[in-house]
Amino acid sequence: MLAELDTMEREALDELGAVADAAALEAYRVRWLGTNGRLRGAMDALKTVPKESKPAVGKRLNEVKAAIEAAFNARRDTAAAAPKGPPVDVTEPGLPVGEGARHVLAKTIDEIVDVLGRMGFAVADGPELEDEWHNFNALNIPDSHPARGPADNFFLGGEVAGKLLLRTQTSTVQIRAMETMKPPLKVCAIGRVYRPDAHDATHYSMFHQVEGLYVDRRVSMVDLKSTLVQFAKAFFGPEAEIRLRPSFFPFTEPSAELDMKMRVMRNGVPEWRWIELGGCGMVDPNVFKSVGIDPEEWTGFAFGLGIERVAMRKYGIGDIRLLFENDARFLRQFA
Ligand code: FA5
Repeated sequence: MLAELDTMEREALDELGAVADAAALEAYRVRWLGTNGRLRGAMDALKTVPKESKPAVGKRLNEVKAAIEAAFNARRDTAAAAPKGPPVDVTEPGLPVGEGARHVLAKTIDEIVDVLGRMGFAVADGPELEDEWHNFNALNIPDSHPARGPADNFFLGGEVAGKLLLRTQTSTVQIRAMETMKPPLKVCAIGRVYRPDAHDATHYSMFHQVEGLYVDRRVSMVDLKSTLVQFAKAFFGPEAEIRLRPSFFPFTEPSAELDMKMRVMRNGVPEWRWIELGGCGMVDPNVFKSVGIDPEEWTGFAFGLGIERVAMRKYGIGDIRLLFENDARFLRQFA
């Protein structure tokens, strides 16, 4: 009987070592430790052992029982501590996570602010929801001007809100800057503007402008042009060329349209073309009067460029709508 107990112990421990999952462990418990299990059977068999052998066999049986129970409990505790769910291979290489990057428009804005900052322009700011004073009247755009109609502006609905609109140009910030700062001043403003324009390759109903304003004594058209030349060369590279074409804006006199000569790809062939980027001119004396600056003493220039157009030119983007679709495949090219 003692030899049988040794065999039984070895068998039980070997079998436990081969248990693979929770179901097998439970089957093992029933088979060895259950009420009709092998240990129970061995205890019943103790009754048939001759009286003189009983103490030794009984002692050995208790040892075997304790060993099997201890091994089973240890195995069960390990299983309980093991993570649930499918097995995880911690050595497997991870999946690559796509890195984020600045949007090409945000990047262009950073670059513009950087260049203008180096040229001495401080950054000014104003609200996107504006009143008519800042968007029109102070900019010498009278009540009767056709550009003030509902077809050209996003006015807020309702009687009370009727006189508020989403600004159509960052020139509003010229007024806000001159209302709060005394000349001389040299500021730029970057921001969103809104117009009910139909979307096409070069127009969007929300876009960004960069505004520049310099007010000092004896500022001239020469200062304006040399500032724009300097900006163009710093931003686009030394070969960039600009030209000013006579134009009209109510808030500048004289006024000009700013064109830039750029290398554009046409059917895969590079060619040089003049592209319109924005407007500019000398601050109109009426604008100075509306903000309480004496036009006899002070002069100034201002310019306003469409940032999407600037970005499209710099990065060779053929359609403004691509900038707002958030297609990662497009945006990744500029990361
Ligand atoms: C203005 O908005 C004037 N405030 C610019 C200015 C500032 C003149 C200071 C004088 C002094 P304009 O409406 O032309 O001007 O717009 C300026 C630029 O914004 C355009 O040249 C173009 O680059 C861009 N732009 C105009 N409309 C759109 C549009 N719907 N989508 C994208 N860009 C546009």
